[in-house]
Amino acid sequence: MSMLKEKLAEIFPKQKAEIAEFVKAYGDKKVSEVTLAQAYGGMRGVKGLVCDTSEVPPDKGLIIRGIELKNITDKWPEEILFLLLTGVLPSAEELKDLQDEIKAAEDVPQYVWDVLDAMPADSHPMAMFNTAVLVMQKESVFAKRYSEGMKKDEYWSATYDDMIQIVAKLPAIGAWVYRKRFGKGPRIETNKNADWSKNYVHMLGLPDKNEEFTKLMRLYLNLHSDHEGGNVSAYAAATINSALSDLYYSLSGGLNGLAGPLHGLANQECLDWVLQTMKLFNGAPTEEQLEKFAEDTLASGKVVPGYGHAVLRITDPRFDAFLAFGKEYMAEDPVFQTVARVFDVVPKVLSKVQKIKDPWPNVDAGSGALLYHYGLEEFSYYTVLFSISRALGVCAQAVVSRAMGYPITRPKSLPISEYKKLVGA
Ligand code: HAX
Repeated sequence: MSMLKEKLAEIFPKQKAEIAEFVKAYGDKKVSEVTLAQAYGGMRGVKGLVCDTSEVPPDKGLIIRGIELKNITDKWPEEILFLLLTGVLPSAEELKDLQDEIKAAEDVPQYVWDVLDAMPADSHPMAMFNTAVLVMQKESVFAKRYSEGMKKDEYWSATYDDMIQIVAKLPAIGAWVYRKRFGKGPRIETNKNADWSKNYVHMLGLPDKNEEFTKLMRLYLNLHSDHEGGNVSAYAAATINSALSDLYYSLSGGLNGLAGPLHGLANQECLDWVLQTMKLFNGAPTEEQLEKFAEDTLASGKVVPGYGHAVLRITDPRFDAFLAFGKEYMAEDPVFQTVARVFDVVPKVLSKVQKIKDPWPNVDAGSGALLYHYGLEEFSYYTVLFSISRALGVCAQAVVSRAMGYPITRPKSLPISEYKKLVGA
């Protein structure tokens, strides 16, 4: 058994007992109330989900297991996965053990390549990526063991096994989606000596001078890993997993939600928006030009991508981390400079629109410019990158949920006639 799995086998029973005691003692206490506006407003602010891997206070942004993101931006994604699951960062030995475990599972079955090859050439990269995850469902340890009558307290262990298999294969799948979809040449075999992020960059086949792109990838795969339980991808995946659909089904389903323009797809739209301004104004636009462009976007009924958030009310610390990376490695790049200038202008423009609750940049506002700088210019691919990272959070949440024995998700819906009765309308 790997060191991480051993650690979890020790931690989980204690946590489960703590929850049982907690709910027994306080189970009838009220934690939230729901107004009619919230019921019709995407349940914004309604407390009713449980997620221990991370939380997102509106005034702080992402906190992973009690540690604010700004204090762990230098950690590698494998370390973040360990933290999400256990609540502590791994020792050097534990990290190596997890990396070895992932490495041993990275070979992708041939039929995945065959399925991807059979898809229409103009498929969206996210459709390709999610199809590849789903088609591997027949490998699920959870599904197999469930059909053999696995005991409930072993669910997490089988989910963990699926997690390792999936996480290990995502860089190779993602890299091939990129190379195939954008005609970049043949598939590049895995580098058996490279860590998860470095291997991904290797298989993408883009230049990596001084390993700068690898550094960016480690940051990128860290920053997008988890964002509590209520965002569309996490919530969708957890709902699917709560039916004891295995991780292949639930991750693929969650990532289909990430493919929406109001969620993960926003990152492809952000860079597009920035490049549009540069095309229109023949280079990096001035603040005045950007202000006008943002106002025109709003007037045309569109959103300014990369700005606003359902929960946050500050500049997303993930955006701060990308901005800091850009300042260090590409301060003179005109696309990056435009992103930085948009940050100076757009919050002022959005603040004037009363209905917009958060005028600040979210994670998607800056990442595209950094990828573009290193030659990853096909922005319809960007959500695949996001997906590879978000898989860490989705998988960790599923392992924890199965360990805690959470039941099938089933909130109550009502038709308008019933809500009218409830509010006395
Ligand atoms: N530009 C223009 N209008 C915006 C806006 C923006 N950036 N952000 C919010 N609004 C509008 C909303 O569309 C909404 O208008 P309607 O009432 O006419 O529908 C109104 O302001 C109130 O919205 P809100 O309460 O402030 O925000 P929501 O919780 O409803 O939505 C969104 C949050 C992220 C979906 C929203 O801010 C948005 O569409 N932003 C642009 C797209 C984007 O960047 N998405 C990525 C978010 C981060 C993420 O999940 N990444 O994966």
